[in-house]
Amino acid sequence: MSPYEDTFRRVYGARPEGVWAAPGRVNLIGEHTDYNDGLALPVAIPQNTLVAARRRQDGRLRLHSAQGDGPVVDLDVDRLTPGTVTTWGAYPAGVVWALREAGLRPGGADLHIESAVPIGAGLSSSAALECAVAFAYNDLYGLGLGALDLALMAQRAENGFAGVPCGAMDQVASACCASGAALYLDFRTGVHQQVPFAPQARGLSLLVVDTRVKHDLGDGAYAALRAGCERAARLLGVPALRDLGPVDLPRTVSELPANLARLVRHVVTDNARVTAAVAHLRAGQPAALGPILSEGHASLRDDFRISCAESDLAVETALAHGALGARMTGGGFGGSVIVLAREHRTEAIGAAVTAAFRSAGYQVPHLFPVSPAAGARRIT
Ligand code: GAF
Repeated sequence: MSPYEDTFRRVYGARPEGVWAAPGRVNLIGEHTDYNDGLALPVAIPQNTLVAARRRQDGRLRLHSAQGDGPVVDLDVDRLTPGTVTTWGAYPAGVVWALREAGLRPGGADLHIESAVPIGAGLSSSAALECAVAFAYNDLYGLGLGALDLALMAQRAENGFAGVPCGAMDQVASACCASGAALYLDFRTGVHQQVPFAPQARGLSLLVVDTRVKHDLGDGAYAALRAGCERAARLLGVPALRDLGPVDLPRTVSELPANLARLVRHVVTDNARVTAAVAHLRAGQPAALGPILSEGHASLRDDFRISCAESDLAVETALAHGALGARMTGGGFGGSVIVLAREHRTEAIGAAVTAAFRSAGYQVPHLFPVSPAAGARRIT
């Protein structure tokens, strides 16, 4: 029996019925585009959140986390209401609430959670947790939902129960990504396609630099950006920023206040960068993503203004030491940077980034290579 199944038995006094896994993600390009009906290109990382689960007949939802290390959280499935759970338990409880809100009949369960996705590192640890729980419930209670529907339940949990107004990218990535591929997402049409991406096979590596600047989507800055984008769309008379292209940018500058025009410029140019990136991957030229990543970083730093000194230093240092491209990934305000590099340069780049952080007096970053990994699934 695996250690997490063992812990389940110690905490709950019985064996789990199964174990489900859902990964974190890095986003190659297309940031803050999801809630603008735009495009994105995430990949799942090999780090997963695991949920060992067993049904209960009495309608109780009991939650235990190896990371939280606190007592078991004990809830009544029929009384789950937004605002009643304010700890990490809001993510798993929110999924069960979202299933009920959708008219399904999820019963009780004992859940034990262990996460290898770094928390607060901008790698979607909360989406991984939500998706693992959604997949577990789907199987245990025979709900019959597909991966995309489960991702949308997970997003509903985060929006409606945990109170974080995120888009759907992280949950869809965690639920739908496939090994050896990036996931092309179009949030208007619902199209999601696997685009082959195997950096190692081309002598490339994708390095994650966790800056260790904790990022938190719930602190209001994310909501303010989202509101700014929605206001810009209203002022320009379009349903969403997705409806604008590069040709519209001169008009946005003359019609919008400067703080909104720069938000629009980021979204419009990042959508175009996703399209270009997908074309390069389909043409079998992953190294050509490099400049696209770096341009995406400049856009987030200068137009969206959500980078931070640590992320900028990681990007600049990586590029100065021969990276093909680098950018902050995820919601911003800290979190992680991704670096695309020739494999033989990776070690030197990593050492240079660590040295630069040390001499700037920053926390030592966590560095690890990732390869595009599988989405959520049952593992036992
Ligand atoms: C966070 C959100 F959760 C996503 O929905 C997305 O908006 C991302 O920031 C930025 O692209 O991860």
